[in-house]
Formats: sequence, C-alpha cells, structure tokens
Amino acid sequence: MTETSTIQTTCPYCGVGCGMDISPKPEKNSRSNKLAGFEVKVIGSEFHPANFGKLCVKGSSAGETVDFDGRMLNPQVNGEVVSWDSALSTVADKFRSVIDEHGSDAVAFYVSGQLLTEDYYVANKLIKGFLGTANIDTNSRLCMASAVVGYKRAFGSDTVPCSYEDLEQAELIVFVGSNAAWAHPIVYQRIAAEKRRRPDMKIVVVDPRKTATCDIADLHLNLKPGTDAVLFNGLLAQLSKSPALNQGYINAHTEGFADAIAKAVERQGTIEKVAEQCELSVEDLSQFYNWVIENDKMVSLYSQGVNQSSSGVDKSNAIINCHLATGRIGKEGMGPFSITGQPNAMGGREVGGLANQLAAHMDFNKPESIDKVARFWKAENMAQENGLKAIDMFNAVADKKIKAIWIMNTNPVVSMPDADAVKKALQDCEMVVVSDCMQNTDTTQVADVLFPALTWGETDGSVTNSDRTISRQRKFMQGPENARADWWIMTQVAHKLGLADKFQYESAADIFREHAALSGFENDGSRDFDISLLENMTDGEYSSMQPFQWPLTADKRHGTKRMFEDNYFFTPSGKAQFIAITPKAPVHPTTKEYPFILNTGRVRDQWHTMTRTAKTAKLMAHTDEPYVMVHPADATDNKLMEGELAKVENELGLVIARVRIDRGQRKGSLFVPIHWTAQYASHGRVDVLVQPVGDPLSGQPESKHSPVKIAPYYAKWHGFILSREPINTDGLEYWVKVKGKQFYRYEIAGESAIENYQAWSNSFLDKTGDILDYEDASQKRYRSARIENGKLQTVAFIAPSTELPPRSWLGSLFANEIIDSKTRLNLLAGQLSGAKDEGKIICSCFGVGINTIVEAIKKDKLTTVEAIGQALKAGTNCGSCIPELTEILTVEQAKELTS
Ligand SMILES: Nc1nc2c(c(=O)[nH]1)N[C@H]1C(S)=C(S)[C@@H](COP(=O)(O)OP(=O)(O)OC[C@H]3O[C@@H](n4cnc5c(=O)[nH]c(N)nc54)[C@H](O)[C@@H]3O)O[C@H]1N2
Ligand SMILES: Nc1nc2c(c(=O)[nH]1)N[C@H]1C(S)=C(S)[C@@H](COP(=O)(O)OP(=O)(O)OC[C@H]3O[C@@H](n4cnc5c(=O)[nH]c(N)nc54)[C@H](O)[C@@H]3O)O[C@H]1N2
Ligand code: SF4
Ligand SMILES: [Mo]
Repeated sequence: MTETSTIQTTCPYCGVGCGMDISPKPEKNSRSNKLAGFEVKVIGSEFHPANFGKLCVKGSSAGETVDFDGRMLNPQVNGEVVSWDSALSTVADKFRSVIDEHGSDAVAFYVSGQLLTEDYYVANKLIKGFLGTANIDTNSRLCMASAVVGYKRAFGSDTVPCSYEDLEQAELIVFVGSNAAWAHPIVYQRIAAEKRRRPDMKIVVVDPRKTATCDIADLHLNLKPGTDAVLFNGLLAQLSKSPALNQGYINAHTEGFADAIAKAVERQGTIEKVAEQCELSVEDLSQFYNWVIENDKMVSLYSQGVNQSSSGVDKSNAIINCHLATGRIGKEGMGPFSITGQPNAMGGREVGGLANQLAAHMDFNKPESIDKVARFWKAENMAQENGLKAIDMFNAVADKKIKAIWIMNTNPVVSMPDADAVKKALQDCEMVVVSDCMQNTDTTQVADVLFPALTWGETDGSVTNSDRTISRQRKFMQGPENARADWWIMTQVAHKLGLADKFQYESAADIFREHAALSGFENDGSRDFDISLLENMTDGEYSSMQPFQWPLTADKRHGTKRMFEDNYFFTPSGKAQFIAITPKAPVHPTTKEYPFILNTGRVRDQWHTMTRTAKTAKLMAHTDEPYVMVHPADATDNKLMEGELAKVENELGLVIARVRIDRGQRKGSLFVPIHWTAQYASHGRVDVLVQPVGDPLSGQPESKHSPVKIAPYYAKWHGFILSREPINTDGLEYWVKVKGKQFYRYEIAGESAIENYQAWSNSFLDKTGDILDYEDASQKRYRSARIENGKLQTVAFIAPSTELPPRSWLGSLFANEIIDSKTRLNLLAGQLSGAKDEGKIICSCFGVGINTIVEAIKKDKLTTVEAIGQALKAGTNCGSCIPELTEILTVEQAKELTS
C-alpha cells in the first residue's frame, strides 16, 4: 500500500459484509518500531452492494484495532517460543501418532465462520480427505446450524433465497429473534431508511425482549421465550383459511402441505389458543396475522432467537412453511431470510466445513458424493461419515476419545455452552493447538501449541455475506513478521505429514480456483452452489474480483440475485417440502430453585469475545461492564438495585454483573451479554451458565434459554482503579477491565471487608514516585494517586457504596504531560468543582453522553433525533445510536408531560 492508494476490502465483523475502502493515515505511520503496527482510515465502499458507502461504528473503528498491541508474535510449544519448523513438526508428529495409535476419529479441528473461504477449504480438505475423519466442526454450529438444516429440509439445499434488496422492496418485514439494529446495523439502517420513505411499510419484531430494533416496529410481539413454532404454526393455520393461501403454488411446487396444516390446526388452530401459549394478547396476534394475510411482499428475517434452540430447525421450518403456503418465495420483496452472523459463516457452508457436510454443498448421505469428492481431491484417506458436532466434540475431548484438537479463529472457552466444562476438557487434553492472532485469550491459555495467525488486513481471501455475495478481503498492511496466514499454516502441517503434492498452494488465489472447480465438478445443475466459471481465473482477475452473488453460471454470468425464481427446488421431486411441526418446549424448564430464564446476546459496539473491539476506548464507551437486564418487578422481588451488582447462578456456574432495570425485559427472564471473558472480567463469561443441550437435528445449542437464579451481590466495598499500565488482578474478588484512552480502568468490588487499606493498596498498586493518599477507616473510604515524572500513573478510589466520583475527569488526566498543582489539589476529590459528567456514552462516534443529550433536549426544547444531531452531532455519522436517541427523547417527553 502506498501513501496515497486505496484498497478495497470487506469488514471483518458481521455477516452484512460491508465493503470498505482503506487508505493509510500517513501521519500515524511514521513510527520506526516494527511492532507498533499501523493506523488506517476506513470508509464504506460506495459501490458495494451490501452497504453503498455506509458503515456502522464497529466497521468504521476497524482501523483503530490493527495495531500490534497484544498480538501473538511467535509459534510456541508448552510456553516456549520455538521456530516454525519445530512447531509444525510437533503438531504433525502428534496428529500422526494419535491417528496411528487410536484411529482418525481421535483427532479434530474446531474452526470458525471467521476463517476466509480459502482457509476453510484447506481445513476441510485436509481433515476429511487426508486425515480420514469428518471431525471438523465450527463456531457456526453455535450460530446458524439450525437455519442450514431448515433450508435443507425445505429446499433440498442450503440456499438463502433472498437478497438485501428484497428488504427494501418488502411491504412487511418480520424480524424473528433478530436484534438487527445492533447485530446487523447496516441492513437495519437500509430497512429504517425505506420505512422513512414508505411509512406504510409494516415492521413486526418477534422477540421476548424490547430491543433497539423495536424502534422502527409497528408491532412488537414479546412472546414467551421458546414459543416461535407455536406462533408460526398458528400463522399457517390462519393463512389456510385466508385469501392469502396460494393453492396453485402449493399444488404445483410443494409437497407435504396436508400434514403440515393438520399439525398446525390440531393445537394452534385458533388465535386464542396461540395467544395463550405464546402469552400474547389476542389483539396483537390478530394484528400480526392480518398484516401477513394482507401483505404479499413479506420477508421473515430470522436469527439467533430462532436458531439457538433445542428445536431451532423446527422453528425455521415453521417460518418457511408460511412462505410456501403463500408462494412468497423466489419473487421480489419476499422470502424466508436467515441472516448470518459472522463475516464468512456462509463461506464455511459453501466449502462444507461442518461435521455433517462433505464439501461444496454435498453431504455424506450419498456414496456417489463421497466418491466424487475423493476423486476430485485425489484423497487417500477419505472420511466416510459425519463427524462430531461441537457439543459432542468437546464431550469426546472430555472423555479422552479425542486426543488432539486444533482450534482456529474461535474462542470456545468463552463461547461454548457449559464453558467451564469445555475449559477443563481442553486443560486435560493431550494436545491442544490454537491458531489465533492474539496472545492472551481464554483459549490460548489452555493450549499446548500456539500458531500466530495473520488477521484482517494482513492476508488475502474471500468471504460470503448473508445474501450470498462473495467479496474479497484484501491485504493492505504487513502483519507481524513471524505470523502466517491460516491456510499457509495448515498446508505446512500437511507437508510435514507427507501430503505436499496435495497441498501445493502458493496463494489464496490457487485455493480459490480449486474451490471454484469443485463447485462445478460433475454438478450439471444438481447442486445450487456453483461458481465454476471462475475455476480458471488469473491471479490478476482474483486480485480485482468484484462482489457477486452465487451461483455464477453460464446463464447467470453476473451472479444470481434471487433463488427459486423458476420454482425448481433441489429435492428429489424438484418440489419444496412442507414440514409438519409439533412445537416443543425448551429442554430445561425453570424450577423453584432456578426460576429465571437466562437469555443471552449481543451489545451494539462489541464483537464476540472482544479480542479486537475491546482494544479501542471508543467501542468500550457504550457498554463497559457485563450487565444483567431485569424487569422492574423482578428487581423489586429480588432486592436488586439499578447499578448494583448481582449474582446470576445455576448448578453449572456463576456470573457477577451490574444490574440494569428495564421495562422492556420480560418478567421472569434475564438478559446477559455474551462478550466478556476472563481477560476482561472476573465473572463475566456467561456461557458458564448455559446448558449444553442442542437441537437433535442441527446440534445447535440452546444458548438463549437456561434456568438460573439471581440475588444481590452484597459488596462490602466498591471502587475503581485507573492505571496507565495493566494491573495484576489476582486476589480481587470482582473486577472488570476497561480500556480507556492512555489508561485502563478497573471497576472493582469485594464481599470481604478490606482490613488494612495500605496492605490492600500495596498488593495491587506500585509504590514508586509520589503517592498522595487519604484514608478514613471509620467511613470505609480510601483514595490514592501516584505520580511519577510529573505524569499520573494510577488512581484508586474505595467507598462503602457505589457512590464514587465520575471516572471521566480523572481519566482525562492521563493525557496530561504534567499534573499541575491545581489538579493535584483536586485529585483525591476525584473531580473539579463544577465540572460536568458526560454520563453513559450513547453516540460512540462523537463521544456524546446521555447527560449532555438530556440537557440539550431540555434546554433547547429538542423534539427530534435530527434536532439532536444538529445540536450535538450525535447520531449523524454511523447512525447506530438512533434507536437509543429515540428512546431518550421518548422518556424526556414523557417526563415533560407528567411534570
Ligand atoms: N454488535 C455485534 N453484532 C454482531 C455480533 C456481535 O458479536 N456484536 N455477532 C454477529 C453474529 S456471529 C451473529 S450470529 C449475529 C446474531 O444476531 P442476533 O441474532 O440478532 O443477535 P442476538 O443478540 O444473539 O439475539 C437476537 C435476539 O434473540 C432474542 N431471543 C431470545 N430468545 C428468543 C425466543 O425464544 N424467540 C425469539 N423470537 N427471540 C428470542 C434475544 O432477546 C435477542 O434480542 O450478530 C452478528 N452481529
Ligand atoms: N450464550 C451464548 N453463547 C454464544 C452465542 C450466544 O448468542 N449466546 N453466540 C454464538 C455465536 S452465534 C457465535 S458466532 C460464537 C462466537 O464466538 P467465538 O468464535 O468463540 O468468538 P470470537 O471472539 O469471534 O473468536 C475469534 C477468535 O479468533 C481470533 N482471530 C481473529 N482473527 C483471526 C485470524 O485471522 N486467524 C485466526 N486464526 N484467529 C483469528 C480472535 O482473536 C478470537 O480469539 O459465540 C457463540 N456463543
Ligand atoms: S454492519 Fe457494521 S459490523 Fe456489519 S459488516 Fe457492516 S460495518 Fe461491519
Ligand atoms: Mo454467530
């Protein structure tokens, strides 16, 4: 990359798959230190069909996360830095000896929907074609496995029928278990913009929780958790009695309608029965059903509220059934649209990188498919049957049936259900290999061998987004000297295993061509995934490849916007299949001891286990601490106070989180975000509470429905430490680490009283330089500050309650070259008299806090989001905070009315 050039790539985060234009920030890149990394300017690509120039706050901050802070820099074996040659041999030798001694099924790969397609292809080929086992599963099992099986049951193929454009053409969009405002912000904003243009377009949100997505909803159905199949079976029953039923379509292009409708009518035949089972009002439900009946152009956009369930496959088929019954598929503005989460969840499906897939949209269910792939790969040791899915795979590690596992680009010690059991299984495993770009993650900490991976911006490949658009990720900077691309690491292990001739790739382009060729190999229209027109593309063409939607075939040379326009499905009869659904309750009901349902999910500005997004203070500003969202009545009944800490517990584990009381939360249900790890919090890993049960067909875990109890965490003291350098947290009972600008902030608390403040301070804080401190043992207060060479190094504040000074002024002092005498005088007061506190940051792009917003609303009588934007800039860049600005306006207007 030259000082002026722009390189087009794709966002490393969500499945929207936004195109990005990257250019260097020359002023930031003059540092000579090779390990300092690089800073780049990121803007949305104007012509990318996913985003047309827009980016959300995560995407637009991606350039701030490419420094090498915390990166894994070298291969390591048992904690020692070793050469590449030695690390590769260690892994190849162990895999070889385990296979020789215990058979192929004693080894496994656990990979990720964030691998590039080329990496994924190599992983799948190596293990299924040459190690002789299909024990390769992926974090996509936790993500969209149910949607895959749902599509396959209905269409005979794993085909997402829709395009993003369909969302803009729809008359009715039903979000089911999707908080797209936070999880797919640019798709959500495209819908929101269309809703502004056509206010009579109808938006329905089906979610037990009131989320930011409800901001544009005409109707929010806060159904009883786990009852979506009842809702859509009920809808099918109503459709069957309505003019929306498309009997012509049903007769010509589908099978199984009679059984499906019989099952639906049996128990969900009346609106009243459905309302009762879903705990919804008859009025709301009738409204929903009527809108579906009246609006032909309907898209159902579904995500983890549907997929992450012990009957997630049935739920997706219950949704698809309604589209088949009305013929609402394969046409403009309609279709059942499973929106994918990770940037390359779809690419993983295309290469077949799940344990129950073979390759290129083929499965193990047909011997001729196995033979086909074996011939194409010239495979010597072809797997013959499905491997173990994620939950079973980690159980097999625990049972010592799997003796060597290679984890790439995922953090299962955080993200798998019953995460403590997964951690223990890995600790006890003979060999755990982890390829990651970061040195310290909860999973790298249980590894025997570490491979330093190149990551986004440093390596080349391709990804497929939610609407089948394949885009290039391009290298725009050098990674750490000793890090390597994931595909390269795997090919080198293959070489060490004597497979050099089968893994002769020199670039991502080599792999892409082979992948494209396999997609067309003896296909003849029998498989939906076909991009074989690209099998002979040159390196130059690969380098400049523009986004396109697969399939790419001789008669669709520019790709395929919409699938099933010809009403042909990939089933033996060519017809789509209705599936008769008997709704099932979640596996674990609440009990007297564990009376709450734990729901889990995402927050706006964090990505998964935070290994990148926690590096930027900007993205930490919106939500900085694990929280538990509670309904006001449940809070009262359980003595929980806003802003205090609570323990959420069951027989599997314990989470400690900050209480947020919210009317949008359903009674009896709690919500905790998924993001915190042991790197950032003492008790923040929510998956330690999640029951390891999955859908029998898809194996996807029920991550949104685990029974728990909640009680106050009776802290004897609360406090915070701000420190220029990270501190050692051993011995702190509750802590959360938050990256600020030039400092780290630790929110801390303890159930045991601090007997001696000096001793306490000595165990966590350095003592060099100037120490200012203040102690009032009777009031249980302690404050200290340490200044060295004129600069502030640490401050610590302890109090008996959460009433502590705001952190903003103290934090800002870390930018000062020198602490002057006036500041010194105020340090232990924690604030300048009269200084204003921003409060919780709402707009991350411009750092605007809630206090500033509320004050401006009151003072300038602001009544619209646009007016707030004009006054404060909040909401005018990426727009991700607009739902929250609307909420604040509503609350302030309500206060105004009642005052
Ligand atoms: N900011 C951000 N964005 C992300 C990610 C991230 O980490 N951070 N991750 C990406 C990934 S990999 C994924 S998979 C997607 C996930 O995207 P989403 O699925 O939209 O996100 P979640 O927050 O997991 O869950 C969605 C909603 O399901 C609801 N839900 C819970 N139980 C039920 C139920 O029984 N029925 C219904 N109808 N709803 C229910 C929850 O209340 C929640 O609001 O997000 C992607 N985008
Ligand atoms: N309770 C509950 N649990 C959940 C969910 C939920 O909603 N509720 N959601 C589930 C879902 S949908 C998902 S997708 C998972 C996500 O969970 P994970 O996949 O475990 O989370 P990530 O943080 O994305 O992990 C990616 C890892 O890869 C590393 N990495 C980044 N780039 C590269 C690279 O180029 N190469 C390599 N080798 N490594 C790299 C990162 O540093 C990080 O350690 O969580 C699942 N777990
Ligand atoms: S919506 Fe945001 S996180 Fe998702 S791809 Fe676009 S910029 Fe990246
Ligand atoms: Mo996901």
